[in-house]
Amino acid sequence: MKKIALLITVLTGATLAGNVLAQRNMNLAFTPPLDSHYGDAGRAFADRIESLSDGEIRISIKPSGALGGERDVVEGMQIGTVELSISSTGPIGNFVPEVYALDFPFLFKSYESAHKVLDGNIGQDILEAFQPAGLIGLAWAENGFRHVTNSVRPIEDPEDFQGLKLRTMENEVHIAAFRALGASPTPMSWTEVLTSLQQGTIDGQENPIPIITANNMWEIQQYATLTGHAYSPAAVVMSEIHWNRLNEEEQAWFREAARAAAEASRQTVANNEQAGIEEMKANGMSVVEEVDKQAFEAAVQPVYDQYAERYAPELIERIRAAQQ
Ligand code: EAX
Repeated sequence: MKKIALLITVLTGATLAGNVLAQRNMNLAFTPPLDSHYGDAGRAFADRIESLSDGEIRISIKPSGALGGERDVVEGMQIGTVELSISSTGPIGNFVPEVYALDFPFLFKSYESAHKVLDGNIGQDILEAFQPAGLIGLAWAENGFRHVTNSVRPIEDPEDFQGLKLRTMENEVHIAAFRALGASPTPMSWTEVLTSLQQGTIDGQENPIPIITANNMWEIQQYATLTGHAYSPAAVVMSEIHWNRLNEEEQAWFREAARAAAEASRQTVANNEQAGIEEMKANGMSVVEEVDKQAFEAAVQPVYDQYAERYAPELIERIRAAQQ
């Protein structure tokens, strides 16, 4: 009897050890808080992977810049210290030039047309362009249309940007666009923005509504203007080093989970954006909801003249044609 009990104990122990040894943990990093559209995307990704792998692969979500700013995380994925990220395209253009095409101001006309472009051949072609940088572009999640906040004055016309110290993403197209508007653009990682606003080293920033509300920005920004000056995708990205350690079936799981993440982020933006604007007003922000977008578009035209030629001009033309 004792021999059977011992055998069961040994076999159970071996099985458990085997399961523990077989379990793999991967980090998924992003800069917004967990309670955000990125957090909803991250949870959707983690749930899908854990379900498809029967718990053998676990995703550890690292929100709020826990593993660094978006540029740091991209560099971490290139060397394999970070496995996965949901990242705005902001800094990615520095590693994957084709991505800059997505960040041009006033290029996308609506959420619907942005989804049509990103989920079609153009978006898939750009995801494939990640690989030479040691990155695997898995899917296009969503950050949203970007708007401006500041602590100095209401912005109603392009002239109101004059002299404003405005934080931009580390993206030379955005830097050029806000310089053309007369602002003084200050590129920096998102992880430095809230402190910089509190210290007054910058006057304002620009981000989608869900980022503004997820960070309670009414506490440090009095004015908001719904410029909608750029559509900001969020890429679901994996380190190629870790991708290559997956078998084909697992790689299909990661692509499926990335699509689930993308859908979750788009759903959260669609559900929360209007309520987010009301929340901003309820918390005392002065919100300019209607602006003369043509005036702003005309003011940033030099960016197209200066940068479109440099960054895959055919991509910008394809994006425009696909929205006709
Ligand atoms: O990806 O840096 C930014 O403004 C991004 O929109 C933010 O980190 C979410």
